[in-house]
Amino acid sequence: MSPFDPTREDRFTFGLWTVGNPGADPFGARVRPTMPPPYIVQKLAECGAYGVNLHDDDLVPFGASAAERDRIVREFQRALADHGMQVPMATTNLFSHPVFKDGAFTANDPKVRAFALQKTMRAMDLGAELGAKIYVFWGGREGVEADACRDPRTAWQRMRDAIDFLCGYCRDNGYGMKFALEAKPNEPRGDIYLPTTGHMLHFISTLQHQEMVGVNPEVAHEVMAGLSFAHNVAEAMACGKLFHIDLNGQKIGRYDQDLRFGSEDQKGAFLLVRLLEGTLGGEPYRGPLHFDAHAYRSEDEDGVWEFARGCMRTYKILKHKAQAFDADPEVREILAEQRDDTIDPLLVGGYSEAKATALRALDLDVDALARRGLRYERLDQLLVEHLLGVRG
Ligand code: GLT
Ligand code: MN
Ligand code: MN
Repeated sequence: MSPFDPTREDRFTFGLWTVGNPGADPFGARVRPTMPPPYIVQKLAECGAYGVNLHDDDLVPFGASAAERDRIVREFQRALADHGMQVPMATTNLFSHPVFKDGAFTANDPKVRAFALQKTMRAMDLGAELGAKIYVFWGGREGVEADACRDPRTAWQRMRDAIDFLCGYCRDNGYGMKFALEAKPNEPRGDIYLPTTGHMLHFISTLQHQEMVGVNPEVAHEVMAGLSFAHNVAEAMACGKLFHIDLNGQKIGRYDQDLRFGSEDQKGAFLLVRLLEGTLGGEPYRGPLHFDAHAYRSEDEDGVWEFARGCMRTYKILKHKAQAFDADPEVREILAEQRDDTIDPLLVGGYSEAKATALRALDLDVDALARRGLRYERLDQLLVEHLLGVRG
């Protein structure tokens, strides 16, 4: 067994909708047949995944009878037990059905908003039955093309009302779930409300039960907005709000590609894994590592499992490289060069009169500071050499 083969301890998860993606796109039909959810569970377990996540409709087709639902859920639970798989996260499909064409929680028609809450309550019941402790909200249709249809502040308030209500529902039922809000700037809508993780973090601070709400950032979504994914994730971690994460690959300036993790922008992926694993010294992320991606349209079923194994292997390879990079004596030396143990304590923990006095008294050679080279060219080259496998 290779050290990069995934095991349950790695906490890797996939959505039913990810490996189950049949490869349709806006210009072409599906290229792969549908796989039954219990079969997906079995195959993911064989690949070394820890768990599987789902939307309500991924498992129970929209409009199924109560008896049919119960039979499907029972069979799924049997597959989970047989293969030792977990369902750490569940979510609601509030974007596929035509009823959501004007949004779900933000739609102008209150009947649509009421249906969105009904559907989410039912989907939360399902998630709870399967043991999910994280509940994701991706508002894919919560946006506009015809911006004149509502005051954007109204959309914001409706979103807040919906999440406040559902927090209450979750608490009332003792489900013990945490909510993770997922941002995206556009697609399928021209503009989606709350477009980045940073927007979500502020939105959360206005909620009634903000302690139970965090974020689910996705690589592709922040890269589409031209942002540094690692910086967004770092902000969420610093706020104690990284409750879940959607890993994949994306080229800037494209549609939402949801590519195999690490298949694009290996430097960005490296810096992300370094952050999540805390190899530089910070607190690591300990939640599930979810791949929200799918195989190329060129693939048959074998290609899908190759894709799944690739996501997990690349994560582990990058983890190994991040550990080697942060243990590299030359890297450590460059990072240590600018430390100053007498000045640093003056700059943290807020104001005091004593600190102000000490700061005023410091004799700083600004010209020397301005002249000094910081050796970041060397640092970055070391990173590249670690990544390209000629060092460490
Ligand atoms: C959909 C979307 C993803 C979300 C999923 C959860 S569904 O595939 O593109 O980014 O995370 O609703
Ligand atoms: Mn996602
Ligand atoms: Mn995506």
